[in-house]
Amino acid sequence: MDNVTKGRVAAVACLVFVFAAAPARGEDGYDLWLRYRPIVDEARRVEISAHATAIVAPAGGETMRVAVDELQRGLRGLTGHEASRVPAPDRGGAIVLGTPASSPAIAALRLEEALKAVGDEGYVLRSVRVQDRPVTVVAARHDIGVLYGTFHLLRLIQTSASVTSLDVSERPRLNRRLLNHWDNMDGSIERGYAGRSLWNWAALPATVDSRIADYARANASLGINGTVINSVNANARTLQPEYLDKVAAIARVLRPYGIRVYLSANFSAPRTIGGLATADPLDAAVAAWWRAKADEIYARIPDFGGFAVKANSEGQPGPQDYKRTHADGANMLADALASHGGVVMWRAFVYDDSVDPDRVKRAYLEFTRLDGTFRDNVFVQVKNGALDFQPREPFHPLFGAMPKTPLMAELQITQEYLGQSTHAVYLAPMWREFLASDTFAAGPGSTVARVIEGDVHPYADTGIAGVANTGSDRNWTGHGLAQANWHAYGRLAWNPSLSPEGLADEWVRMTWSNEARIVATITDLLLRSRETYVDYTMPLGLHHLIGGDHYAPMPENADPRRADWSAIYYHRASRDGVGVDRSRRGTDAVGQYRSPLRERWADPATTPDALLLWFHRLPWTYRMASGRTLWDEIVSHYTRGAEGAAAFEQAWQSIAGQVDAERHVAVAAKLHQQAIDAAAWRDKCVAYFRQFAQP
Ligand code: BDP
Repeated sequence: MDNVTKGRVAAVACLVFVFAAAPARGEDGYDLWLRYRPIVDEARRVEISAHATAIVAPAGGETMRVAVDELQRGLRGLTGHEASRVPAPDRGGAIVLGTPASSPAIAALRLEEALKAVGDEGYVLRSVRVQDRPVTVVAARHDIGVLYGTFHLLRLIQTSASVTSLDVSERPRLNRRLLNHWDNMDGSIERGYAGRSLWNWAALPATVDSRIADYARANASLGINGTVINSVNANARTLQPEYLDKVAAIARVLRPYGIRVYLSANFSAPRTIGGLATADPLDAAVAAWWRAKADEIYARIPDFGGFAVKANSEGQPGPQDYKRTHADGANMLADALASHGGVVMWRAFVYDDSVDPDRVKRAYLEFTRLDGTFRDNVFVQVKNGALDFQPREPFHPLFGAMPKTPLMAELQITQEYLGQSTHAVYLAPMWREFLASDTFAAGPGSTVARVIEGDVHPYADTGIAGVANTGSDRNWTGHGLAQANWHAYGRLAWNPSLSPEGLADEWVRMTWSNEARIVATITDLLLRSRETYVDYTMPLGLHHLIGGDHYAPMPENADPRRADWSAIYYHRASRDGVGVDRSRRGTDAVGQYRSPLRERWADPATTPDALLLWFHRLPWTYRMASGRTLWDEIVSHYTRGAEGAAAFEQAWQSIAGQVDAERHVAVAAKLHQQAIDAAAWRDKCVAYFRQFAQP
């Protein structure tokens, strides 16, 4: 046998091995959307193999190395074929990776203009012919763009898209695309439902769990480029040298994947760990302490991203403890980080009832008056809705109301108020609804997406944060379908205009199967799930009908600690009616939105049903657009929602045996519980409201 034949025989043997082994291999969800299982359609498998006989890439640094590794791993899994690192002697196609600076082959293609347009993290994918061979080019200005482009190419292969005549240019619309981990130092996760923290503080820095590299791969595949690794309810000890060494060890593993580490900072740290008598931001010793702390961090982590800060919120310390403003606090930290290129993400999640009796109005009142007083390297980080990650809220009125302060949107991927890791709720439709909301800040079309992209008001920096749903569970997210939320968040962070339908389709193909019936069944379930959840929990603008666990229905909850942690504060049901009057006659929360929203939402007749009881208090006999009374409409939503959840279970059963059993059974068990819980929500809420509606 000559060498070429030997190679072919080896390749065939390898193929046989891969395909024989595939069905037997159990799947537990660990591989996420990077499963790289063999392409089922043989013609396509052969075609992809022919296009990828070789990977040509410069030696490069660590990022280039992980790009090549990923491509090899992906192609090996998908085609059963090992791409060589040098162009093969036959006429097979090659994938060429690189930057004009690192790769003469890329430089020769004269892609300067295209690369300039995609920026520092973007990339281009091109199909060209070189010496009569098909060549797929993954080019970027920097290696990180090459890595992102590599994942894009793999995604096309994984989702059955054509890769033969590529002409793709991609650049991220937001600069900082972050996860926020609410991980505590004892390994627990605040509002985490998928096991323990991924960071093993006891073993670090000597041992870094190999899982961290897989976490980085998954994030990089989406374009996520930063991670705040500790809870916003921050323990100051994270800033001690011993812990900074551990943080640096994590940062080292994430760095090749373009992911920078950030920390949540406790505002009292100068007192609690620094030995100072005060944490007053205008005290010179305090400012010096933070400057020294920043120097200490950057000595270990040169690309450290900066601090997230929850101040004067839910008992956390902050500048107001010293009669200073949020801007005083944020600016002092920003000054400490500025020379190193770090940023402060100052959260707007504040609700002080001395500011306004209506909780949803307070952040706007506290922050709009500070617009223009923050340093350039300060973001104000704002939750999507005015209250707190409810299943449906109107967008936060701060979006569009801070022209001089870059606003970072904060989404919650972990399903604190959306069924935790028991209910399947695909969040992309909710996020798109938020991102596509028109703020009218600079006339019609001033969507939230354009606000955070700095397109409505010119922001010096842009970003988005998502509270992570990951944990130590083998499948990362507890619920197998909740992986879709991590995926959708990351993809929307890259491009807030992507459609939930497209993202669901892509995720299902990569994670479950390309088979049409399976794709249709799972995407349909995902795309219905958020509205179904709203229907059986909090329809028509109702919100916060929960108690302490934030999971089970508890409309009767009257929290003895604070009224605005109660359910009754938010629905105010009585024999007269239900809902909160936030019109001009009521709390005037509508006044924080611009025209025409403030007029539209001030009148029940022009308020969309979905937000009706958010903005209005109405009698049970109120006549809805449907012709039904409000009471009948409420009952019909609860009924429809519970039926919808039951239908998910049936839909899932219809694909039994067509996807791997282990993952199918695990999701089936969750959907079964969801159907039971949805019926419980319906029964509890309908019975509760009935005592007022039909006494
Ligand atoms: C609430 C959570 C709480 C968080 C808080 C926050 O229940 O655990 O600390 O948000 O965002 O929804 O700070």
